Amino acid sequence: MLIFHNPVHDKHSGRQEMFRGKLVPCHETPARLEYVLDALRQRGIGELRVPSAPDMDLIKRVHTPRYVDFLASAWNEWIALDPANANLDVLPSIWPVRGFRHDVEPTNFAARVGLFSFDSGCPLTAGTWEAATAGAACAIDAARAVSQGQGLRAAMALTRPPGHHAGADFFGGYCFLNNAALAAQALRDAGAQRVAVLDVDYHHGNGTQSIFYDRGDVLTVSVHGDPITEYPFYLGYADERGEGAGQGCNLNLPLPAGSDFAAWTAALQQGLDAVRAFKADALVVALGVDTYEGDPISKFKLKSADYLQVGRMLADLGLPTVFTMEGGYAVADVGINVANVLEGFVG
Ligand code: OKP
Ligand code: ZN
Repeated sequence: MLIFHNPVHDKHSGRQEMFRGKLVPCHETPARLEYVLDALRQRGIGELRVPSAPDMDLIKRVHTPRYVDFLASAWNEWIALDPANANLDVLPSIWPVRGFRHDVEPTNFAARVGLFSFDSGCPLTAGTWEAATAGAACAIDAARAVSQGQGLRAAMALTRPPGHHAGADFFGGYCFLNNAALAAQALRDAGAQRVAVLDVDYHHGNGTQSIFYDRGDVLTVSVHGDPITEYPFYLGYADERGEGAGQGCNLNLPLPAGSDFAAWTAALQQGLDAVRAFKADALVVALGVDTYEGDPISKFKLKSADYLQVGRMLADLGLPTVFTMEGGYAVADVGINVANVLEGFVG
């Protein structure tokens, strides 16, 4: 297994996120990734690689050019407003909900931040663009590596910030560029006719779903906490099956908060059956380990040893596979849990 790890992930380091009327320390921290790297090195899992330069053309096909241009210039616009802003992160404060215009891009910076985002828990920092584009490059390189017909079974984009909440033209949920969607598109471009994205993060992969919702060539499946009570709340229900050419090509498997591994495994099995029925040529796994019993912001009950079985179940599909790193906030255990998935997969 090749592990493309983002060498500049720590340039993205948010100070605070909005929670219940207060600014609190960010859950999505650089240490998360360092624990995974340590665990992989210790156990000798995978070969580490650094990514090549990001393919901006591909990034601008999965995301809209105006959103990508916004991300690229946001930090400079922010400090141009006031040099003292360099000590603060950008957080959205206003959004165009129902009935507002989305076609017009205001010149006001705060207005553009709101146009391109959906929550106030996702600070944009000085190094967000550099870290997110290097992470996107990890995902694209991982996809191309498993597509080269050299029998490489799997590769991972070991990166942060995560990606699965980011849509074609918005950030949120700690995500800016959708690494799983970029990997899926790169697999398509490299010749896979049908690609499945299986999202096992605790939170619904709303960004990935929305990017592929009207496409029949990419199946999106997500097992997650029921959005009636769990973030991101406004998408991820079982009746969302895709539209147009994508009719039947989205599957949501929401589970109640508090679900244990037996219930979770039954849902995953349904997801795996859907991937088989779709006859996918390649697989992207959006790998969040915030399904862990010790996760501070999530409510499933998986134990560290369970992740070995998760890896085995994913490997049983027998497909070329790209893993992207998504959530997992029980920082010291994220490494063990990710390493267990990969060990179960290659084992
Ligand atoms: C990102 B990923 C918790 C509020 C929830 C957003 C959670 C984003 C999760 N106090 N904030 O899917 O792991
Ligand atoms: Zn999550």
